[in-house]
Formats: sequence, C-alpha cells, structure tokens
Amino acid sequence: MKKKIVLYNPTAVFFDMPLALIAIGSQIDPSKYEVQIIDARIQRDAHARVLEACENAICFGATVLTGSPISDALMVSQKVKSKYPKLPIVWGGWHPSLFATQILEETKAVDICVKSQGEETFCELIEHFEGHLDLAQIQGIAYRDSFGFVQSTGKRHLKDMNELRASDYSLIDVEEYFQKKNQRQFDYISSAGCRFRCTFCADPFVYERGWTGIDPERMGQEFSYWKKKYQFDDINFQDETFFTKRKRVEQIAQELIDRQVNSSWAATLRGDQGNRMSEENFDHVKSSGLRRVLVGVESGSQEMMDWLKKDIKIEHIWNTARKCAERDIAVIFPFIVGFPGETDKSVKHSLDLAQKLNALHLENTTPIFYFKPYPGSKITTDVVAQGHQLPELLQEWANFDFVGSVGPWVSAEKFQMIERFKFYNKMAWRKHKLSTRPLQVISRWRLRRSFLDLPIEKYLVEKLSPQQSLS
Ligand code: B12
Ligand code: SF4
Repeated sequence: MKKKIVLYNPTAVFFDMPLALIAIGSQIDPSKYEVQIIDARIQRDAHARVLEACENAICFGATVLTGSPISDALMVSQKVKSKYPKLPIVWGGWHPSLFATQILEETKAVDICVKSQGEETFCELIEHFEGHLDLAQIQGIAYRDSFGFVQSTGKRHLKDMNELRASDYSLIDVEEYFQKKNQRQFDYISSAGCRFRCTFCADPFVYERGWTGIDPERMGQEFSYWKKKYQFDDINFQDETFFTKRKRVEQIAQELIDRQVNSSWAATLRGDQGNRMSEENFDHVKSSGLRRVLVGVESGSQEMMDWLKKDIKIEHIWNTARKCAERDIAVIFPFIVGFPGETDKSVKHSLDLAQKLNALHLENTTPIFYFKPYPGSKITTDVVAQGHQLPELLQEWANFDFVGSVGPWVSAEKFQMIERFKFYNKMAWRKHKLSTRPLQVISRWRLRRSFLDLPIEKYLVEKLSPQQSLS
C-alpha cells in the first residue's frame, strides 16, 4: 500500500486552484506515495475529511497566507495534533516564510515551517520522515529539536523551475474549480519570485529579488496536454510579474498560437514593462489570446511612487493603458492609499488617476486598497522601527486584514470619503443596462463636482446587493 501525504488549503473567498499544494504534491514519487489535497474552499466538512485522511498518513501539510487563513489552518492543525500526536505537521506559504520561528514558538500544533520556495524542501522533508535525512541538513526550514528548542536552518536558494517536475493537476478535481468559478478558467504559475524592490511588498524579502521561470516550450507542451484533458477556455497566470522577460512572453504567446490552445489568458504586467513593449509586441500577445492584465499603480503621485521604489513613471502607466485600450485588453489597475504619512494631496492624485484610467476604457477597473503593514516589506520594517506595533500571536495575525480595518494612517473621515469615491467611480465608468443608466449619469455628475455627500445611491445599492469581503 502507498504511503499517504495529506495537504490542506484553508478557507478563502476566491476559488483559484491551490497551486502551491499542486506544486509540492507533484514532486512526490507517485509510485510510492499517495498525495491527497483537501481544499476547505471546495470540500464540505473539510476538517472531518482531513482527520479521516490522516489515518496512517506520514505527514500533514498546510499552505498559509497571512490573514484569516491562519485561523482555519491553526484550528485544523490542532485537531490533527490531538488525534494523531505523532503525525508531523508542516506549514508552508507566505506567512510561515515570514514567521517560521514565531509560529513554532507559539503553537505545538505545528512541527515544521517551510520558508520560501517549497518543492525541493518538501521532498527532503519526506526523506526525513522516512528516516533518511536529518532536519538540521534541510535548508529553508524551522523546526523544534529534541529538546523542544526552535531551530532555523539556512536560506534555501531559488531552484530553477525547469528542474522541477511539472504540476500535476490530476491531484485536484479541476471540474469542481471550474464550477465554483463559474468559468472554465485554468490557473497556472509560470514563474517564482520577482526582480523588483517595491517597499510595500514581501516578495523581495521572501525571494531576495530572485526569479525563475518555466521555459516556453515546456509550457506549450503542458498547455496542449491539459487543454485536451480539461477543455479550459481561459488561463489565469498567477505569477507576481509575468512579463518579466519580454522575449520569453513572446515565445509563450507563440506556443499558444502554434499549438492552437485557443484560450484567452490574463496575467500581471508592470507599467514600465508595458511602456517598453512595442505596438507589435502588444498585437502579438493580443492575437495569442491576452484579454486582461493587472498593472499595479499603487499611487497617482510620482513622489509617492518614487518613495515606494516602484521604478515606474506615471507616464509609463498611461502608455500601457493606451496600448491596452486600443486593443480592447482590459486592465485592473490596483491602487493603495493610506501609506504612513501620506498627504491628502497624494491621495487626491491617486483618486484622480483612478478616475481617468476608468474613463479611458470601460473594461478597466481600479480597486483601491488601504495600506496594511504586511510583514516582510521595507515600509513595515521602518514603521516598526518607529514604534508601530505589529501583531504577535497567530490569532492577531489572523484578524490582521479584515476589510474595513484601515490601519492608523487613514482617518475615519478620509475612509468614508474614499469609500464613497470608490462606489461612484465604479458606477460612473462601467457598462450599464438601460435600467441602471440614471445611476451612471448621477455618478458622473457627482464626480465632476467632487460631491460625495448624502450618498443615497450607494446606500441603496449596497442594501440590495451586499458585497463579499476578502477575509
Ligand atoms: C492566488 C492568490 C490568492 C488567493 C488565495 C488562493 C488560495 N490558495 O487560497 C486569494 C485571491 C484568496 C488571495 C487573497 C489575498 N492575497 Co494573495 N495571492 C495569490 C497569488 C497571486 C498566487 C498564490 C499562488 O498560488 N502561488 C503559486 C504557488 C506555487 O506559490 P506559493 O504560494 O508561494 O507556494 C510556494 C511556497 O510558498 C511553498 N509553499 C506554499 N504552501 C506550502 C505548504 C507546504 C506544506 C509546503 C511544504 C510548502 C508550501 O511552496 C510553494 C512552491 O514553491 C500570490 C502571488 C504569488 N504569485 O504567489 C498572492 C499573494 C500570496 N497574496 C497576497 C496578498 C497580500 C493577498 C490579499 C491580502 C490581497 C488583498 N489586497 O486583499 C488577499 C487576502 C489573503 C487572505 N488573508 O485571505 C500576498 C502575500 C501576503 C501574505 N503575507 O500572505 C501575495 C504574495 C501577493 C503579493 N506579492 O503581495 N490571494
Ligand atoms: S509589488 Fe510586484 S513588482 Fe513590486 S516587488 Fe512586489 S511582486 Fe515585484
């Protein structure tokens, strides 16, 4: 009988495929082990299923993001620990990558934390569970030694993704994700890490500005294979910065065309990258199916952008926006407001730019987030040095990003104004049915006059269709 490895994805509000668990699970020799992925977003009674699956398993692993997934991951790990005290419990993902030691010092429900890229580390952990390798020899982990002290091993350097086995999607029920998403959208990660240095982002800390990507030819082969099996009609690239290498992206586009994958696709693009791409480059990716890009703007103030070390000029954003609009490529332009010390003028620049980008192309969206000092970033390190208190306990981290908690850098008044702006900006610049056209007219009128008082329309719309929050 094959030995079992149980992997868990905690609850969350979107239904992206659990790429981290697929990635690590795919490295395990299927002739020796059975990998079982349980996803609390998809499967009912997920905790009960985990407890059942862990019978005779050799380890239980969970992927954990900062925020509400921590609560669920902790709860299920505690249940597993109390039913199977000898079963090793491993956490990996962004939160353990940042707080490996803190987690192990707080809870006995977790035995090992994996930091950063996890494929090779997880294989070595399996070797350890089989008695072939010492934990101290495994790079990129924290663990409790036989005296109960938390030990941390050295950094594991980024492994070339082409040397890893391809992700095996048969580890999950792909059809269930299509159903939940309400579209045959295939999630895929083609690279790990990011070369840039934005000071609000954890990536430079976790991946040390390293980057590795799968070769286009291998991607082409994978897509042909999965297309035949799953008949997807959209690919959602989850890479941090998909367009990192322009030539590579061109080759990927050509693979999609040559292999007749016949699928639209969406990915992340930086403003400077879009600015550098020629009109021909844009035509090419569009013809291969590009339907949407996500271009992080963060701020409409050049001064703020420079402070964030985005290494992007506002004119780059405009050039990218124009090239996309001309080809009917939709763009998500996320903004962040409420950085420590951010002035009202800077926030106003952001709201103005958001409105203009929306007006440029009705398929554009401009979500506005409030700055939260996510761990691992330069700004967070700086505010902590100035006395800002970060959460310490896991439960505090779990409550960290509840929507509506805006941090100390946004007053209640400013929050109210921004929320109203978000509503009217959305209503003003999206396609409407005839019945809701008056709402569009009112919203544009309000924005023109910067009149956000008495937001009756907002109240009514939100009463009739409440939004789902992220955490
Ligand atoms: C998909 C996604 C989501 C999905 C989560 C889907 C899920 N599985 O539950 C949704 C849409 C829900 C989401 C939400 C948010 N996300 Co998000 N998201 C991503 C995204 C784009 C891809 C994640 C992914 O699948 N990566 C591919 C896999 C292969 O990589 P990986 O997760 O890093 O896993 C590797 C290692 O970490 C490790 N590993 C991971 N898990 C495990 C488990 C074990 C046992 C082991 C051994 C190893 C291991 O091995 C893997 C292979 O090397 C990442 C960016 C990115 N490219 O990673 C952001 C990212 C993870 N998200 C982020 C943020 C900030 C958010 C939001 C706060 C966004 C917002 N503004 O509201 C929210 C809230 C999160 C929450 N608290 O619920 C941050 C990280 C924050 C953090 N510290 O946790 C990221 C890194 C983006 C960024 N650069 O800022 N997100
Ligand atoms: S915000 Fe995007 S581009 Fe900047 S460091 Fe993070 S992943 Fe890289």
